[in-house]
Amino acid sequence: MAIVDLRSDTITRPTPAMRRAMAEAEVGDDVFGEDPTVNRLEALAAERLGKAAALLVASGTMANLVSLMVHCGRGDEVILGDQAHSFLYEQGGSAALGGIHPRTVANQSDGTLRLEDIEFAVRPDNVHFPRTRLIALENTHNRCYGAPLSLTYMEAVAALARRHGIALHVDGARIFNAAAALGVPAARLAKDADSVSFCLSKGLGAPVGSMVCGSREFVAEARRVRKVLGGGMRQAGVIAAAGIVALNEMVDRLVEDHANARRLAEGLAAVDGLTVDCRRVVTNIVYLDINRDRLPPAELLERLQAEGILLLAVGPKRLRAVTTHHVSAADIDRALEAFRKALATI
Ligand code: TLP
Repeated sequence: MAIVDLRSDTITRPTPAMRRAMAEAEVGDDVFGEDPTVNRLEALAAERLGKAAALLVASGTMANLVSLMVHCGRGDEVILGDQAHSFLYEQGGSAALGGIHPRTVANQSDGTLRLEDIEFAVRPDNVHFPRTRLIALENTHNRCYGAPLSLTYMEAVAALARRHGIALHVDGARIFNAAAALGVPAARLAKDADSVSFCLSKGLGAPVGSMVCGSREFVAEARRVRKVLGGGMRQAGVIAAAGIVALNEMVDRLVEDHANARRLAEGLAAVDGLTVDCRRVVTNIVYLDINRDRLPPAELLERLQAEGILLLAVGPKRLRAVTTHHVSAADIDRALEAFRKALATI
């Protein structure tokens, strides 16, 4: 039975074009700066994000950690959302390894932080306080229904950051999804940020890798931090080759994933026993709540799995589905059928 895997966009496997590029990649020692394929990927990523430079790192987690450690020293503070991936799901790495103090502000349902909440969280100069060095946003926002943060909002936060002399980092793991949903170039969304990270290995389909983008000085420092974290990768051109294909061939098709997510959300909203807020589904992430007490998520997941449909449980009554290039409109219809069947007998 063919599996429809909706657990995450991290499950994407490399395309045939990526595998060919990887097999044929010209490589060198990237710690010496001598891997031509990595150098090409870094130049391409910088150009796409409108930044002077970029750095290939192992993962989105490493991209955020490296960025936070460049912006903040030990004892400095970062303001970030209480639903941010880097706050919830990265082992508190910036505190554990960077000595960085997290100051959380409530994420609104659209993924934003209220400007007045950020303003209030910025520390005045006082011997009792850590120094606020950084605001970190997430675009699209994973936990907030994959919401894209608008250009106007990004500009407003950047202006606030500038006014206080603090930096702005964007966890743009899915920034190309945000750009596709908003109909603006990713570079425009990244323009006012001091650093932006994005993942090659999510919806863009590459097997490994994330990019950290920023000024030349920022990326030079990021390269040092990557090295001390053990992230200097030698002949990484084998990985970078797939990243180049991802940026050249997989960005424009993200709108298909969004259309499929929408199709799924609308179909699920009509299934008795489920609640889905369809209006919020504008990228590739769908959250659904089970409103049948006698059906625990684990059991629903099992029933779906028996039909070849995989989702992720992300709360006591909440599931997540993420669409990717492996999932077609027909697969969505199969998933919907499996949901109807699973819930019909409860
Ligand atoms: N998100 C993953 C994992 O948490 C399971 C997912 O399935 O959504 N920033 C954001 C916004 C992310 O969603 C993720 C991964 C990361 C950073 C970390 O990327 P990786 O997994 O490459 O370290």
